[in-house]
Amino acid sequence: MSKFKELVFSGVQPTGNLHLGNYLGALKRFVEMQATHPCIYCVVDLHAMTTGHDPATLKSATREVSAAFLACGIDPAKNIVFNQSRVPEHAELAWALDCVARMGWLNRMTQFKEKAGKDRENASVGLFNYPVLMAADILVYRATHVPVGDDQKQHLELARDVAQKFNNDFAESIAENGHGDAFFPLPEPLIQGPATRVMSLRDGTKKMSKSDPSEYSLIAIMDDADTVAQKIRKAKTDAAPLPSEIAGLSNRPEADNLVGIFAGLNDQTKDQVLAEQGGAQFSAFKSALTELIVAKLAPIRAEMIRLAKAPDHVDAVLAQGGERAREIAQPVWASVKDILGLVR
Ligand code: AQP
Repeated sequence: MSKFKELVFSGVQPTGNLHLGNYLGALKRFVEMQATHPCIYCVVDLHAMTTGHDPATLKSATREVSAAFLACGIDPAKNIVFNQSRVPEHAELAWALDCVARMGWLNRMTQFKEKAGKDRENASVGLFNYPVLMAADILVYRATHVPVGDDQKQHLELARDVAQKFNNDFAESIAENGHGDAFFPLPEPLIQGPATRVMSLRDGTKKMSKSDPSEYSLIAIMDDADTVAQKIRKAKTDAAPLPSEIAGLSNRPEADNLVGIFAGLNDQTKDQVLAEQGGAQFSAFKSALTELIVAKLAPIRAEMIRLAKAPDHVDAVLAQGGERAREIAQPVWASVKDILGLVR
């Protein structure tokens, strides 16, 4: 058994419209994890600065994503909800971990390659370094479990590599400072369920993404019923009816995606969905899917609209969460300083 107490940590960037992928891959899972684990959920505002940002938009998006956490059902009394920049130990530990992580590891990160595009020389150092800050976000709480969507798998592997290298490089000092044979746990990614990678509604081979220029590619959490209906009606499909078994979804990425979304929202497996809906034409399935999306998102949207009118309440939650997060992060960072030989 691990000596580390089980603790969940995850974050979401305050960069614009949250979408169904963020909901199914992250937020819904965050809510579920509360039943079994202590959880820390963070609006990672420092990460949102890596691709250039407008200060006023960052401020409002931070409140909006925080409101989404609450509206989805994260309980800030039971768990910790805060924004990253309130806890300076994230950035401090990131520097220490920068000195542990290797350039070669970061050079392999596919998300950097995708986001930097062809003009890599002009990308910010922060964008390149993003995965080390993410490792620090997790390790500053010595968190053991991280619910994320499939796109974050490689970053989680890097966080594990950084933790392992720190434990190896400073093994003697870790033991001398009374931490036994390892200071950091190797955090486990929790990438589970039928919708760990929700795809674009326009192209089933591309991830649903906030930065997609086509508004018809995604369902935003804030979309109203008419918009959802219109987007699902226009969603790309093929001509065949739904299969009755999962094997029938192979080479049909758009059909697979819509079935995954249905399953994720309805707490079913794809097999269960197909057992019930197999043989249906897409027109009928799309109507059922629209109804389900609207039923699940409408209460979240209503609560987000209510919270948008109560920014003081959201700020108070973040302030209180930040204090509680610091109570955990400060002693971890102090121990890291001792291990590294930084005089304090
Ligand atoms: N399409 C997706 N399917 C499942 N999970 C997803 N996540 C993101 N997209 C999908 C998960 O949502 C959490 C928060 O993500 P984020 O906003 O911090 O960053 P991101 O992954 O960069 O989100 P986007 O929409 O893809 O933004 P852009 O367009 O800026 O790249 C994470 O757990 C993520 O896995």
